Amino acid sequence: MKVNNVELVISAVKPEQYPEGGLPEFALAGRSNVGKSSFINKMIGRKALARTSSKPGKTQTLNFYKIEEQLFFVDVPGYGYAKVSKTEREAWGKMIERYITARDVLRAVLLIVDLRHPPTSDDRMMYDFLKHYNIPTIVIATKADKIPKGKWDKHKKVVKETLDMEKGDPLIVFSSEIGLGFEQAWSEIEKRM
Ligand SMILES: Nc1nc2c(ncn2[C@@H]2O[C@H](COP(=O)(O)OP(=O)(O)OP(=O)(O)O)[C@@H](O)[C@H]2O)c(=O)[nH]1
Ligand SMILES: [Mg+2]
Repeated sequence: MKVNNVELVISAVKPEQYPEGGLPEFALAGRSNVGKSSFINKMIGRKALARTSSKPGKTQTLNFYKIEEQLFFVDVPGYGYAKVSKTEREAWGKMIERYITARDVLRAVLLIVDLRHPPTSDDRMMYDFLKHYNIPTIVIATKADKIPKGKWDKHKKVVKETLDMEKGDPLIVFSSEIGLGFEQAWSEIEKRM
């Protein structure tokens, strides 16, 4: 998809604030600092529309980006950041669970993991949670620019096996830095719109 028109419609914390209109939604999930907001920026061809940071915990709300009046990307706060209080973690859990389990226009979750390392126990928990609720999941293994190309297949296999991925769920090697995997990711999204 060629993207010219993007708008941050709302930063929501509860269902009453989610946008109306019935457009299909694709939500980002993944560890804090893994590259969710950078993924959105790469996909829409903007350097800094979704705010990114080298410090974890940048995204704190559900941010609904409307793309070409056709779909939404929903940027979601990351998990697994140690310096978060129990109260904050519980609030996060409730917000995510409410969105993922009850949002009928949610077409797929893009689970972003780091290609360099095996998925963490939090990543596994998130994947299992999505499968439990039958949410189609596209796994994006990002930061591929940080390891040599010759190692991508081996690392891909580790991601697939560690998450124990279901057959129908695609796994895409990605890099926001060099734009790798961009077309494949759009194709998987467009298939599910
Ligand atoms: N080399 C490289 N760096 C990346 C890539 N994607 C993201 N980064 C860097 O990783 C850091 C975190 O990126 P964000 O996109 O803010 O991560 P996030 O998952 O949105 O983080 P939270 O909002 O805190 O959950 C930034 O310093 C990015 O520049 C990538 O593909 N390659
Ligand atoms: Mg972010």
